Amino acid sequence: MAAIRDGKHFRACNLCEAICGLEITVAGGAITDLRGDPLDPLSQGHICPKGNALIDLHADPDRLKGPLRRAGEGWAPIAWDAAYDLVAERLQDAVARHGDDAVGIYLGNPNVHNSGTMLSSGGFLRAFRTRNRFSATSVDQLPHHRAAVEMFGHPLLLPIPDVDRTEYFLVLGANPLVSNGSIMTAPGMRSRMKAVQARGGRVVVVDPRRTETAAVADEHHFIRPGTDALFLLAVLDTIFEAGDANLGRLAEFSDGLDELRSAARAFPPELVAERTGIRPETIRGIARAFATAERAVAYGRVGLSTQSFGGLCQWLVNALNAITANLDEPGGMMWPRPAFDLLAQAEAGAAYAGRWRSRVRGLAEFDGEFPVATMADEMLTPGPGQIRALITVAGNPVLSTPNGAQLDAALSQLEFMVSIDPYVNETTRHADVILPPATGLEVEHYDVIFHHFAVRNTARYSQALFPIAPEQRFDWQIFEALRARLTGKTGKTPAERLDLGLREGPYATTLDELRAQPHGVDYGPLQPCLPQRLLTADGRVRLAPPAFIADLERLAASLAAPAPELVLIGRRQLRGNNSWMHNAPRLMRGPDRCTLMLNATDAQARGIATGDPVEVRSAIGAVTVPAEVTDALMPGVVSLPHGFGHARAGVGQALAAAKPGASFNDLSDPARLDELTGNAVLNGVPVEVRVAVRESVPV
Ligand SMILES: Nc1nc2c(c(=O)[nH]1)N[C@H]1C(S)=C(S)[C@@H](COP(=O)(O)OP(=O)(O)OC[C@H]3O[C@@H](n4cnc5c(=O)[nH]c(N)nc54)[C@H](O)[C@@H]3O)O[C@H]1N2
Ligand SMILES: Nc1nc2c(c(=O)[nH]1)N[C@H]1C(S)=C(S)[C@@H](COP(=O)(O)OP(=O)(O)OC[C@H]3O[C@@H](n4cnc5c(=O)[nH]c(N)nc54)[C@H](O)[C@@H]3O)O[C@H]1N2
Ligand code: SF4
Ligand SMILES: [Mo]
Repeated sequence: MAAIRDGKHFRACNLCEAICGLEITVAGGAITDLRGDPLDPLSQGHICPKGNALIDLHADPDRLKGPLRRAGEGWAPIAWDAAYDLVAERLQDAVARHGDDAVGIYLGNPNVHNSGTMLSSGGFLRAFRTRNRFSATSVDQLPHHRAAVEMFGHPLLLPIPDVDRTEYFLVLGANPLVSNGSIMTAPGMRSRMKAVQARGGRVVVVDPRRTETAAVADEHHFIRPGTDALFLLAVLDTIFEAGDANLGRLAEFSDGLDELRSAARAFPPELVAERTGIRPETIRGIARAFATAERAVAYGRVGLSTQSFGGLCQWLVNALNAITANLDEPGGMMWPRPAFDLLAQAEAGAAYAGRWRSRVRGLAEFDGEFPVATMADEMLTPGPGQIRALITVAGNPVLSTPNGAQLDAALSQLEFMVSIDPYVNETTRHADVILPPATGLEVEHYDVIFHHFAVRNTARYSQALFPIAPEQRFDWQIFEALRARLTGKTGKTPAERLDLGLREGPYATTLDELRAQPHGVDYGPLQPCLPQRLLTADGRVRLAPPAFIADLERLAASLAAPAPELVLIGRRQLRGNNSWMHNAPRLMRGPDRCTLMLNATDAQARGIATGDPVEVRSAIGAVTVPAEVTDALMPGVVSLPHGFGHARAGVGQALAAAKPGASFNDLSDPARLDELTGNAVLNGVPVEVRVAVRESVPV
């Protein structure tokens, strides 16, 4: 294997959306230092603990380097060509015997962090004509995409908070100090928030938990999980009633302001105060401050989109920015202009939602995918169109999607399963063949997606740091090899596609130009771009799309229904990455983190103290974890991180399995969806909690 050059290397971290620049020192062929690159125009030296864990990932003895094939209860190595042949033959066989829909496809989160995949998987995926496509989108940001389609005409026209120029930053259901920002590529959020405050602005957090982000904000307000749409409507109503609504430039190319006003009129602060847990005066105060701030921006993330009214929430966040002249304006919500623009060829007025429905539950597709909450149904329910063979790429749906236990069982009944993944995890342990790609510091990288979500226009291309071993392959090579066997076709390499896109992009740059600038290129702050960039059929912004207006009836009905006594929410952790970095030693030091946080009032009522094992029971299952009593949670709300639950047999991640925790998604119910968008409800899950009764030992 070629040695790596001693000295300093510069590349980006692709583990999360912050895409931090890294400065890596190599001596004697090994990494001696890894820190944030101060010369990166976007991240300016920021790094989080996961960045250093790239070293653990690289060295992890459990990471697979060559393909495996199931052999009895265990695994046997298989050569790449033989593995490709086997996979192609078994998938073609499933289609020949049962039809196109017999093949299911699940795409997990790291696909969008992998430029090789983003630039090459299309041809492979088009080799299948199945409707049974799923991804992590429907346990995450689907409501954002739906709101973007209905209001602006394309799923990727997601507005991004211009946090560096705002003076009032309203954060709902996001914890960027831990997540490092999502649909807001803004590395170093602590400094960026401090800068808002230093220029006299305010940061206001609305969250059922006093989070790490809330702790540094100027104000934090507890809110009952799942009630943000009510809160936002009351804020809008206050602004309309006070005569503070002002579309600014948008007035010339927006429709629906009157419908929006009358929709909000039905949800005044007094009506929603009790259910949201936020007093009418507080709602009015936030509305007034937001509307009168020079520049303000409202932003809502996972806590808003993974709840019963996720679609309404993301619409109303956009609407609040619009009616205060903060949409497409500096300091408000804006649209980045990436050097490689995925929207370059996008067609105005295209349809993305509800063109066909799922077989078992009749759920609408969005952008060619069904809600992942129904994936197990499509495997377990017999009949024409049943999934018999599954492809998973960079995903772990057993831990990350609702009722993981049921999916776990469904996977074990498949005729064939192939996983493209570097680990044997809770999901891929069911595969017949695992095709492990090179990853982390071994891949070259350009962030095809996250420059679309960035708070500043920059571009950065990263060379691979480590050469790969002869037995290793990249994701894109795996896709191309399978595509060639399935269709007889091959395509351009990712580097060729990237270069082409950069040349045609707004800065007319090239891959070579980016290669020559290892710290990245700065194209400056975000610029207004409407109405030119809109992709609605009539080229106008829709402030009150009919699908959202219609969903308000469901919201109104929820006000009349009784509220559950205790609900469960999630809790992302700084030293984790969904389900898959619990095998990195430097992230797993210290006590177990998979605890149930609850408020002292709720704990006392149930005789629970910190450290007690507690049973958390929902409509679909139960888990037992240690309790952690804290005043950071609002009464009536308990919190458990997701991504744990590694105690399943055969998981090939020794450290993760030694600190297994329990899976949140053994509690989340696939029957509960945001009915408008199909996103799973992962926050606000009704639960009961009690001290776990030790099972009596038979004598
Ligand atoms: N360290 C680390 N970083 C990550 C990840 C990770 O696992 N670890 N995951 C990455 C991924 S895939 C994503 S999508 C992003 C997510 O990024 P964020 O959305 O910023 O992260 P979360 O921690 O999920 O934040 C959700 C917040 O919503 C709150 N919440 C729950 N229910 C409600 C509700 O009903 N209303 C309101 N207002 N708030 C609610 C929760 O208490 C929590 O604070 O993070 C990314 N970054
Ligand atoms: N209860 C609850 N559930 C949640 C969430 C929540 O907040 N609460 N958050 C949801 C969110 S936001 C998300 S994004 C999903 C994530 O859901 P998933 O994407 O299904 O799960 P991950 O844990 O991200 O698993 C990623 C897999 O990709 C593999 N991988 C890593 N790098 C590469 C690579 O370069 N190539 C390939 N081929 N594989 C790679 C890892 O080994 C791992 O197996 O979970 C969701 N589930
Ligand atoms: S914040 Fe995200 S991109 Fe930056 S070092 Fe941490 S994991 Fe990597
Ligand atoms: Mo996510």
